[in-house]
Amino acid sequence: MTKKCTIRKVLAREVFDSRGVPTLEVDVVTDNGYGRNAAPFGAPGSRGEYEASAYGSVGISGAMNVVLSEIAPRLVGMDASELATCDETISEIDGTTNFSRIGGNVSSAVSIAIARAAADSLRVPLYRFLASGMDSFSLPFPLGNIIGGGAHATGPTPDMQEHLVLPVSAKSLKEAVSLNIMVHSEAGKLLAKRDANFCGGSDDERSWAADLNDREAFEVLAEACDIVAKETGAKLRLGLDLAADRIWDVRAKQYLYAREGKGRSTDEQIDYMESLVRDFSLYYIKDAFNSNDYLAFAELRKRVGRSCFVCGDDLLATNVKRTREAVKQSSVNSMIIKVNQIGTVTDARKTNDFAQSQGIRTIISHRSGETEDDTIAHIGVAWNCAMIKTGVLGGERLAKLNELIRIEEYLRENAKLADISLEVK
Ligand code: 2PG
Ligand code: MG
Repeated sequence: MTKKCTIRKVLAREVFDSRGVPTLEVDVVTDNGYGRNAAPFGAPGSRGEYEASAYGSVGISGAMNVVLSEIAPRLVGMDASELATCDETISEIDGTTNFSRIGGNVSSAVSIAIARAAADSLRVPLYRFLASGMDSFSLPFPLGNIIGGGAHATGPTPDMQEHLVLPVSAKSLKEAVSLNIMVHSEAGKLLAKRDANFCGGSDDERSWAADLNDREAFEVLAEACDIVAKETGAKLRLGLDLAADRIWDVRAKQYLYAREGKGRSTDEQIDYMESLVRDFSLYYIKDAFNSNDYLAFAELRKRVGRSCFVCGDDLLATNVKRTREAVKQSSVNSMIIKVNQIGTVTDARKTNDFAQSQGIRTIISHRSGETEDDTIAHIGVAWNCAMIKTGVLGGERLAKLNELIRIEEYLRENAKLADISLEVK
């Protein structure tokens, strides 16, 4: 055992996330350092049916007690650098198969705090510790959330949750981040011009919350991209996170678009998604169908997957079994990784590695309710993720992007942006 990493203390407290909701923060103290993590939280209506419950049956009120009275006594004396063993212990304490007792936020906050404590104790950057021996790194492309709706916004906003931008021509992480910021700013100006009532309102992730339907949102986004492209010469592509579970009416078997006053059957939804990919030249489309419909994803992938990222999030919930099923059915060519969906760093890593071994690109992601923690920046680098989905503005989103800028500076020519090319039809 590397004595430096011996866990001496595990502390827990309640802090607040970016929505002002109480969340759990955990500190792990070793002989030689410490690590901290505060758990992020998905919005009701955007959290996946198959992800670990955030606080399980203990609830947020019981979370601190679980850490202090059950987890801490078992972890004290263990080696933080043996993360897989620590994570197994956390699973054992939970005693269920999906953290339904202590919750994925409790387990992931502890697991990440252990990883951070190990890196700190060994005096290595977190991405190096998480990469375990890997020597060449790529930086994940930042997906920018520009116009919000769905479960992340209130008032008359688009049905779709996120209208996104991807600065595909960027040569550096910093350039990519600044292009996304420019598009965000231009979109804000366009919204103010077209609607005298637009007061600069934004959603949970600091994307604009405006009185638009989905098509109008894409039009504004495309225009903002054109302005930035003209000014900079950059190439920008559009993306979409539909978060379709929220609009899926299981009884009517229809996707309900409230703003259009229209329902779409699964077949119509597939056609609609295909038409959006064509009309707006989408490069990324996530959760276009409800999280039980592997087949609809597969059909969309068949139609557009050679020129567009067809991405699963709620469909897969960072769960290796569900990912295996998606591979079997050829449902996606890309997927989201969120540690608190599955509960531990070790399990998220397994899913990430399995997906990549099957040719599925992985995208590390924030949650809509975030904290200032920057772990996902390090995971994106360590696990070879193609993209990072973490919004454009807001301190809790920029915490991740700014950390990536620092990593890019530190790695210099040893780090390139990830390759996000797709086979063109
Ligand atoms: C998503 C995330 C982040 P939430 O759906 O991808 O945008 O939102 O955390 O609310 O699930
Ligand atoms: Mg979601």
